[in-house]
Amino acid sequence: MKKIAPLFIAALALSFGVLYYTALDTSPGPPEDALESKIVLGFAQLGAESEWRSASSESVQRAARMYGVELMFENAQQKQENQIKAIRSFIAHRVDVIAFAPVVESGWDNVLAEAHDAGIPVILVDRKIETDLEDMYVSFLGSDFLEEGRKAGRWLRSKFSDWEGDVRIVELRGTEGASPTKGRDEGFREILSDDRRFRIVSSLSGDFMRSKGRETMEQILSEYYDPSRGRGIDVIFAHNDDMALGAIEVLESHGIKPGQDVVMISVDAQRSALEALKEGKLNCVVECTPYVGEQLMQLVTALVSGEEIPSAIYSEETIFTEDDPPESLPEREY
Ligand code: GYE
Repeated sequence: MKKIAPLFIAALALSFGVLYYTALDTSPGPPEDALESKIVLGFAQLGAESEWRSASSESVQRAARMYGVELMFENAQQKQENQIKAIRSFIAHRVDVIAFAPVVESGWDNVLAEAHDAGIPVILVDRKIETDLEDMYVSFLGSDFLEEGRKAGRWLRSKFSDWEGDVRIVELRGTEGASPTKGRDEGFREILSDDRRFRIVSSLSGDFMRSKGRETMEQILSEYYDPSRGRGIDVIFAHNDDMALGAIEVLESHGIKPGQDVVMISVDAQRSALEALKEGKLNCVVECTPYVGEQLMQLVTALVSGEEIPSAIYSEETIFTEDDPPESLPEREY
């Protein structure tokens, strides 16, 4: 497959600007020419830390089959060095396009410069990076994490609109240095910052994992939950469902009722979280979709055919709350 000059692609991508979700999603199936010659896509997945991540991997693998794209798929076990190794192997194989979900934001400059020098376009999927270099990737495809944090914050403000005392919040953070952690944290704080009742009393990472969510919650409870001394937790804001579900287990094992004694907010909206919302154990779930596989294949085939692609595509997402009638909640595949 002929390579396209990366600068040209970057210029086209930039001039096209930022689009939202549905822009590339209007055609119901793969374009015919995608099936004629095999495009090779190298995809460096960051790991398998959560149910969201498994759904994301499945979405990419399924879409590659559907679009007749040859997929080289590597799972980096949440280690940046493994992702870098995978990207280098894609460069050595001279794949047509590289896509990856960067586990953290920084530290990609060298390997991206290598892809750039080899003339292989790079698409960021799911998470963002920080770089001082220009034109190191052609497009970002994923969610608006800042907005997700804001949605959580806005819902919380409305929930506590008539409350007079302090609102003591515990934040269960995702992986440190990862763009969803930063965005969700920043957006949440931004919305609450001008109301002094809201106090984040503890903010610790559970690495987006259910097991670490449990551990972190135990630790936080031992420090902060002592109702007999008038000290407690009013709200838990978990950066993903897996950590929230881990926290729910811990709260229940201590005789604390999640959703009643403590207001619970989470992000992702996987099936088990929507179930917990129906059962009253979660109060608000901010949606974050892992299903961008088809859009990725559309971007990849467009790129290889020399078409313009947007420099960023954000998924359209909503929130689900305790006020939604249970029957209105969506059926989830994952
Ligand atoms: O929210 C979490 C996963 O990067 C958006 O990573 C993704 C996050 C998602 O482990 O469940």
